[in-house]
Amino acid sequence: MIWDPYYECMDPEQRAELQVRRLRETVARLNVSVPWYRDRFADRGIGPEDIKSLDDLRHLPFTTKDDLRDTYPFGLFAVPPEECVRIHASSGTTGKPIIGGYTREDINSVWAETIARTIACGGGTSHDVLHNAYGYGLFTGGLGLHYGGELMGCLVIPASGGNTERQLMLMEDLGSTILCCTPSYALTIADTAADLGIDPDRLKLKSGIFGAEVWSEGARESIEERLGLSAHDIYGLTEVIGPGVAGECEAKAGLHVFDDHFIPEIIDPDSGEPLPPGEAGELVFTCITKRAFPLIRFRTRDISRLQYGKCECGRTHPRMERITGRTDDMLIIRGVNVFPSQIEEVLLQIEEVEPHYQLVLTREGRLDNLEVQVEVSPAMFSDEVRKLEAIEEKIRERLSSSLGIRVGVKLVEPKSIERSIGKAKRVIDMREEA
Ligand code: DLL
Repeated sequence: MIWDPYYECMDPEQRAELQVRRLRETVARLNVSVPWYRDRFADRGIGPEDIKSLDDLRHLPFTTKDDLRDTYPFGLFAVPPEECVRIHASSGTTGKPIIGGYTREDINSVWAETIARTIACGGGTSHDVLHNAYGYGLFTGGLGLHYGGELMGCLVIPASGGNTERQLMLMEDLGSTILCCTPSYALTIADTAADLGIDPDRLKLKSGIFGAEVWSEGARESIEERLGLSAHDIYGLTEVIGPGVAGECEAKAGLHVFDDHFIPEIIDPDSGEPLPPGEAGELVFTCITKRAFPLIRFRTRDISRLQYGKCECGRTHPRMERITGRTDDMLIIRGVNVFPSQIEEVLLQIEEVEPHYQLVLTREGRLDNLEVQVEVSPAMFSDEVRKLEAIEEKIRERLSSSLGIRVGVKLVEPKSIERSIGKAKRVIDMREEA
């Protein structure tokens, strides 16, 4: 089902006209209501009247995470905080969180709508029982999926994260058909189900809407097989709205970016120049329908590619490739760039290990070292040391041919790596302490 065929299957030229009109209105509004943007537009000598086509987007200034920190908490709000009905926040790695504000209209007409589109992309209808195990609270996952699910008419189970055994009981008893959570928590749920002897057939799950962290095709296959569902990727971020920026349909040929609300661009992260379709670079979004907190050219630091053209599902939105990493999660090990997602891709193809791993960074003198710790499967664990060493060597070799450098590999006991209930923490950086 397509939730809103008018906008989702619109002729791209017609959509471009709509985008230009909405962009111009947003720039006009920010010019009046947000001094920070007014100053930056003035510096560049650009005003709403200069926005004549989508190409003019490139003349607008970027907004960065640092800009949000500098204007914390309400400096980039386009309405007074009392006109907002909700706040969400993302924790950020250091210091103050990033705050996003929503008017009632933002929640009902933009956010719930785009989430309903995403759930429909994942095969959802009003007949579904939607088990929502994204965290409720300041994190956008829980309440974001919740409002979209209700708008669609699903029976929403606001489970939030944690207490996995109870979640499984609820899913079984209530006949949940859609599971929403992070992919790493989906794996935790699959493990717990296996421990409790709950076969996927006892659950009625047909699809999963998984996002909020990087995951690989291998993780998708593993979750699909172990939970007996079709896994769909969902992407979004607090600064833009939360989840609901893009979602993957049955074709699984990229995530449809709902660009009648959020215009995507791919730029070269070093020069800031826009890149042609199909090239990999940093994703940038401009919000053109939000009232409270519409950011212009927000630099996400997420790496992807955009592809234009109609999808076999009939939607005409551009599609973004699954996120392969962030410009700031790239590790540089002895001069070689390594993304955690490349390591996950390799590990998930090795039968003898489980999809639970951690990357430990240490420093010796001036050299950074990376050790990949991965859980050996319970069946292998009792095996002789020689066999375990052979598995370690196999992983080392596969990683070396994929990454171009040799990294340390250590097999660890089953269940020794902490299970995630939200976003998994994959990288343990011990370099400061060394
Ligand atoms: O993670 C919003 C969300 C909730 C998305 C539920 C999907 C599902 P933040 O906490 O602000 O918001 O984190 C945003 O998470 O910039 C990406 O780096 C990463 N991320 C989000 N979705 C994906 C995904 C939510 N599907 C940051 N694949 C983003 C890879 C993702 N990374």
